[in-house]
Amino acid sequence: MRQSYEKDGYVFPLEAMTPHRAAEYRTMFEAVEAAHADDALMSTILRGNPNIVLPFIDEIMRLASVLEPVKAILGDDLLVMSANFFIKEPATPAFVSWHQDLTYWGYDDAHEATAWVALSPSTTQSGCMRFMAGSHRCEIVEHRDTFDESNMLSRGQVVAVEVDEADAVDVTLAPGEMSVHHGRLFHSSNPNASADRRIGLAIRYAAPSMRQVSGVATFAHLVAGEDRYGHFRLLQPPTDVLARRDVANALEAIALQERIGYEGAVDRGKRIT
Ligand SMILES: O=C(O)CCC(=O)C(=O)O
Repeated sequence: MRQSYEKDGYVFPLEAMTPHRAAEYRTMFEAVEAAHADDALMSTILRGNPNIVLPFIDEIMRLASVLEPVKAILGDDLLVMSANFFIKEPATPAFVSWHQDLTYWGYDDAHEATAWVALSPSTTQSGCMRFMAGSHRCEIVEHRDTFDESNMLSRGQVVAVEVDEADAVDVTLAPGEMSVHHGRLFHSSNPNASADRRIGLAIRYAAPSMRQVSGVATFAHLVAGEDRYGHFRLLQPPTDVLARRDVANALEAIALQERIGYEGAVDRGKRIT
């Protein structure tokens, strides 16, 4: 598996959980989502920082079936730097342009990997992720910010190099399956043309040696082994849904993510940071 990851920059499909368990997690998430649908801030936190505020998401990122393949790639000491939901509603134009994750994350290294867990069918029709095999061996290429309304990425960023779509691999996953990809891998996804929501949970794992170039210590959860570096501010697992302490941490995490992730961005002529 590790050899295949090193060659291609990804592995899939891997079984994270049974389809039945995936359906249960989906139901739990959608119940909390519906209960806070009228609250824009809570909705943002639920999608953008579910690992900080939802005990059952913390549970997913510590499942042995999820951790073991990630350990095979990154080693036995593992942090989760962040996690977020990528949800595409049925028959909507939301898409993700070709990009490399590490471009705007501000880290000094690439000892990280994303486990993307499908909680609904992720198919060509529903807009599954698409990978460009071997592209993780490139350095970070130049990205252009588009701020396209339908682009799910924060800056609508897209690689400023030619990508031959004919070479792309469709990452089709059944509920409960996952893929693991490298932060320099070129990846994208098309709109959801199916009748169901396409729900993916992206969990960003890292070796504790990673650090922010800016020196800012961002949050993380220690999910395996130990942290012998102290580069991150380690959080306790959430004990309750949207507990006050965890919501406060999520708000601080969002502020830090915005500061780091929008560094140097210019939106429609207006500099954000
Ligand atoms: O869910 C998608 O379509 C894109 C996800 C993605 O870009 C990522 O997890 O890095």
